[in-house]
Amino acid sequence: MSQDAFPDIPVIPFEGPGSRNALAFKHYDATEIVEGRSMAEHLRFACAYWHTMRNPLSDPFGAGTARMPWDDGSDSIDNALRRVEVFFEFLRKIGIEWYCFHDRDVAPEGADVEETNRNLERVVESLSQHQRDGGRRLLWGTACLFSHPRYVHGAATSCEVGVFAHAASQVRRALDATNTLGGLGYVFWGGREGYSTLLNTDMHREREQLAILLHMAVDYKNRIGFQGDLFIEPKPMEPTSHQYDADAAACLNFLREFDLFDEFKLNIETNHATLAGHTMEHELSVAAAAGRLGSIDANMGNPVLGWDTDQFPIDLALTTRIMLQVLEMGGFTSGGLNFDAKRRRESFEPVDLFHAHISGMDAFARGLKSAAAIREDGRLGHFLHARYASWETELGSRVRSGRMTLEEMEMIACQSGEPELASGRQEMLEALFNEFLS
Ligand code: XUL
Ligand code: CO
Repeated sequence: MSQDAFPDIPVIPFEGPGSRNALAFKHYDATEIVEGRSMAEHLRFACAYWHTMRNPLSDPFGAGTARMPWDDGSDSIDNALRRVEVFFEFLRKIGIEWYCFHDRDVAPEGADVEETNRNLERVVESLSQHQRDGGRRLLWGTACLFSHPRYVHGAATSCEVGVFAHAASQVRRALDATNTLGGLGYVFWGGREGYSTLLNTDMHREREQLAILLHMAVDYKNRIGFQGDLFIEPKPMEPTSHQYDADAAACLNFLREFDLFDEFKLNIETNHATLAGHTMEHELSVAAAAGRLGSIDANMGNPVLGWDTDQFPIDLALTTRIMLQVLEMGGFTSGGLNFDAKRRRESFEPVDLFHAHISGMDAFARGLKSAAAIREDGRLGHFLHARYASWETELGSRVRSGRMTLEEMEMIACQSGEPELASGRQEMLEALFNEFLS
């Protein structure tokens, strides 16, 4: 079908802040230059196939509500191919260049591994054709190693080695698909790589198994010549009560422990950060400080709900903080802002897909402009720099050289007496930050 899954919806225009048209951008102007690059380049928005095309908007208490008139609800290849057409119509009209998918989002499972692989190849051909025709690109691909019942005890971390074989086969084929489609990255989110109770879990063994799968993926990536980056996406819980990739620090430790550090970057998701009891900027900072910040799953949670609600990001302070970090690291290389976000169950009409993405894109456009303004203003950067000025003195650089001893430091403490300290000025800085949220 159909150039017209969304027949009444035009290509979404930029109309500026004065517009009252709900189907227009008020702040996201793809071509506007900020810090020398276009907004589209800075923000690198991607659309998540799983939420946009496959999420029925069910919740633990009720069935799906999403109206998808193009979808006949079957597991046929025809239905899968129809979805691809609708998805690319959506990307064109919303003005998003990039997308992300799981193998099972785009193509149905077959009766056996061979048939499943053929199904994926068939849909990947169509994705490839649509990418070429529509000038769209793949940000990252991934394998769904969590929804099939065989993964009930984990995928790589399963107690059953035959399950590991299925997981590895899926990773192989999803890497092939990502490579064929020219993806910039490949994500590992270990949906079932954790445990519900330690009474039945050999954690030592399971973490080793996970590392073995990741090493196999690195080896395969090199053999097929995949040029993209491999990412791990931290999350502390859901679906298991404890996930091995709980947060950025746990992932970095895992990568170091199993000699994978140079091969992986992190894909940080806002709602996962908050579930881990961290702020998004904490997780981004941990990843960036290790030089391992790769990509971002852009969403947010609901402060009064304790689960992964995957809402579209609308908090301007949040988007500003995120874009400050992205600008500080010099922009994305292989990553982007993937809307791993879904509409509320009550927002079930197709047009709500547009409202949701417009809202997230405008919020990030404002975040980008505010972050650039904060950097141009320079007061925040200057304060931070000045706060550590003593470390730039001769003594500071001798200590930083790492060659001084405890005894030498004690002599200096005796000679210099009590150091003078300055205020941290948190409230002043918070007010300064808020000046830029207009
Ligand atoms: C789950 C989640 C996933 C990953 C990709 O919470 O975020 O959709 O982004 O598997
Ligand atoms: Co995600």
